[in-house]
Amino acid sequence: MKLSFTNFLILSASCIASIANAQDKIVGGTEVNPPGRYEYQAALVDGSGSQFCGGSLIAPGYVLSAAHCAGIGSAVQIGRHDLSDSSEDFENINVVTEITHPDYNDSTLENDIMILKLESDSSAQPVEYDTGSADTSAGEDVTVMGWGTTQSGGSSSDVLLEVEVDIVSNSDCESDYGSGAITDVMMCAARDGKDSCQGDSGGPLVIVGSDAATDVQVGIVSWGNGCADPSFPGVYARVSEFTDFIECVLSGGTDECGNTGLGGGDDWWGDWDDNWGWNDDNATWGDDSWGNNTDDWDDDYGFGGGIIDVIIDLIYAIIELLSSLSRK
Ligand code: 4AZ
Repeated sequence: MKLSFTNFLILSASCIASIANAQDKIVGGTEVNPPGRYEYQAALVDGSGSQFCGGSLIAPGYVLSAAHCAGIGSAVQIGRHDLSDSSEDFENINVVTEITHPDYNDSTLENDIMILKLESDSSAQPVEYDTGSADTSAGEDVTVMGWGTTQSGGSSSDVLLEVEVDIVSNSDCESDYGSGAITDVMMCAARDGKDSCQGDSGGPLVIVGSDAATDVQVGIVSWGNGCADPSFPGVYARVSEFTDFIECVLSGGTDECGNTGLGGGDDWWGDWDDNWGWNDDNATWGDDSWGNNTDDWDDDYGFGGGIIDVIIDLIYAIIELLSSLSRK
């Protein structure tokens, strides 16, 4: 076939377009269809409403997420699909308390699990969490979803994406990451060109059933070396290892189950302040500490709205800023 110059241009343009499209899907994401299929999916949002992590509704008043997502957010949004569409019908529910696993280790990311206690119940269908009966052997198909980046260091997605990956055995995963890196409380999953990525953290890895009520959550997006790197699977917290922690929290426990905090820099110095009873009184997770002077810890001391209050808020804001920078 003789290729005319015009045909050549059209062909080249469509070729470039399909390469760009393939890169768009470097972690293999496809848009969740129909929107709302995974109605338990939660967006963790910060004080300005920006999504920074995922989560999953596991009971009407509780969202499961990753411990490394603690200390940033103030609310969860359930029922979202397109984050750029402010006219979406969704629930925005404040977080009362974040409960991180008592043995969470922020350098090894062991026990990277957190439960958010919500101010009010969600009406969405919670997802079943695996207590040990799900088949998580190597090669099983599992699906992960989120609004995270579509490639390592790339930009995040406005619409909820999902991707199917295969469970990788802990021993194979450990030979990729090195001895000791992958413990029993973790699990791995990978597939060519497909993975979870930054911003998906805290979101669910599920065995897909026929609907939201029959899906089973087996993992929580936790960490990885890059995204969709063929040498490094995605690493997830293994949900079935945390039945005791989850049940402790779902039966109403807080301090007796794990470390409690309210986010927004609280974790910078642990919760010694909570033990003094100053920071665990309000339902707001850190977004007041930027100086709204509503139910801040300083107000609890009765300083009121005077100059001392402003100075204390300023110091508090600087500490939070340093703390959030140090987490980056
Ligand atoms: C992250 O930074 C992250 N490829 C999450 C998941 C993975 C890598 C990084 C897995 O939140």
